[in-house]
Amino acid sequence: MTSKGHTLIGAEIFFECLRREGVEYIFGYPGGALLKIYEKLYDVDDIKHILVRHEQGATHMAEGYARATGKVGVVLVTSGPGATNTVTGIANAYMDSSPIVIFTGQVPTHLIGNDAFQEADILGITRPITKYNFLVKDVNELASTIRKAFFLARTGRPGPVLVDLPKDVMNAKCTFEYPEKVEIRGYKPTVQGHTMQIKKAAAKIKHAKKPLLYVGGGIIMSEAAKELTFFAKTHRIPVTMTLQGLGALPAKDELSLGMLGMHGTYWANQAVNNCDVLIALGARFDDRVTGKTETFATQAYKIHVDIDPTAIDKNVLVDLPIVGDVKHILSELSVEMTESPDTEEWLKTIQAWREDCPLVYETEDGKLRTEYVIEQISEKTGGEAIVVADVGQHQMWIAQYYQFNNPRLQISSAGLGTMGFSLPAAIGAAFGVQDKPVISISGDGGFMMNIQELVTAAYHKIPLKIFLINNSYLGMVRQWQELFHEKKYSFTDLSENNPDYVKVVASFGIPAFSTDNPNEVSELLDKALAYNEGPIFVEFKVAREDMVFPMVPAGASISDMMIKRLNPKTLV
Ligand SMILES: Cc1ncc(C[n+]2csc(CCOP(=O)(O)OP(=O)(O)O)c2C)c(N)n1
Repeated sequence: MTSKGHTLIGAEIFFECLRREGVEYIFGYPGGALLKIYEKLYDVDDIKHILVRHEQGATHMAEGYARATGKVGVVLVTSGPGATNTVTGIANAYMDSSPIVIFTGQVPTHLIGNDAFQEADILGITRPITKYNFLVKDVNELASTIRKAFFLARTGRPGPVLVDLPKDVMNAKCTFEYPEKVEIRGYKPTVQGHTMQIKKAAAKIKHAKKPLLYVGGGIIMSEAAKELTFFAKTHRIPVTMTLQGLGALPAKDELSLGMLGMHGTYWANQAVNNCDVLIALGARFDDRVTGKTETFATQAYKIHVDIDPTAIDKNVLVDLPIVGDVKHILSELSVEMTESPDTEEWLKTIQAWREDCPLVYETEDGKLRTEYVIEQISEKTGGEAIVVADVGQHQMWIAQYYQFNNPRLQISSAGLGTMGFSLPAAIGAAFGVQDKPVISISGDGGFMMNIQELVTAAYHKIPLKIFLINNSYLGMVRQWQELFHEKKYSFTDLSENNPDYVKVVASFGIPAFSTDNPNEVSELLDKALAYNEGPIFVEFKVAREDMVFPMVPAGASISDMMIKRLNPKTLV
């Protein structure tokens, strides 16, 4: 029944289009506006539908799947509350430029705008947080709209695209035809960079004494890690990465400076402060990276490569913009780089900073520390696991202590900072990637926010390692309260009202363990990593009041970095 030219109803066309797009999984939840689609889905077996327990979970799963695989993640939810429950996940995908397509059911076309039962203006609601959104009013436009949605989601700067599907359109009939080509007026992302600009960049870099590559998620999305590694190593230019860029260059590489910015390494931030040519690749000068923009890399000639022209000069004015695909531009730049800068002195200076102020944490008092747990996970997985963080202190410690060896391994909510992201996103990643361990790490605050998705992991027997870092505090907020709000721990202490997590998780049928003893960590991790019959859970009860350092206070210059708690050292 599938070939072009057949008469099909909207709900059948929906699945035909998804097949053409190579969709493997739909993360969804049914409802009245989707009854026809779910009726048809009953007999579909080549596209797997994963029933979530909350629509927010579906969006995070689709995003986790997209980020781990590089493919487009798909969400299917009903109208009204089903649609509004996706909003946080959509905003998250938008901020982190993740390609997902969200299909929302809608009330019949004649009721739109009438405050009908379970109606929400999801187009209006999501306009600022989608790359594009569509309402399909006519079944004749269904196939071409879905084609456009996938095209928009995955090309240019990727992002979420929403398609609203009124109930009557799903029942209406038309001749099915899937357009081979997509033309969207006014939409033509620039892939190739301007040749003269690339030549100019090469000339600047060749003559630099202290060049620095500042790399963001764009490198991962455009699959340009190989080109980056080649470029950095050939010319011996150090690389610092944003949270989203981690893994673009293996953490253990001598040229890797780790993460920069608010909780970045001392030496990466010193390199930013002192470099003479800064080459930003697929990074957007986020305020967590720059701190006070007026004092960011003031000594540097700034080159910015980005596929999105609106990202250029948005936060920091640059000297040389190059709009285009970073993979392509790096290859071109490599051709133009006929000689290398002499960076040996520069690398020695950075090494001295590294030795001056290494990443350290307390080990003497016998208490369990998140940093230690992360270090152990990193060693045991050889920096090759997919690690999906939640949001908070543990997220920053993962960025500092997990040695990401490859792209698409670090997955977390960077732009929006969404608590509750980790568990569902890790489930999505695990559906997409079966040949690597997938590890979800959450704080005790964030874990509660999408805990219902434990059912999804347990039902599908996903071999997910779920680690809870329990400090009985909303740790990151407590840290700010300690430093900047007179130690008024207003509503961040969870010790009186946290549940017994082992009992809660075990009730979902998931093996669950807990420890506060550093000597038990290794064995528990081995057990979790070896277990492949389904999800497994370990709670690590850690020291309650630790803080993430280094830290650049919000809005301060990165030269005002705090290195320690009791002795905030201001470095100028
Ligand atoms: C949905 C949502 N609500 C509130 C916040 C604000 N927030 C940022 S970090 C944080 C604390 C996180 O605590 P926890 O999950 O226990 O992790 P920890 O910082 O202790 O590692 C909060 C409340 C947020 N980022 N997301």
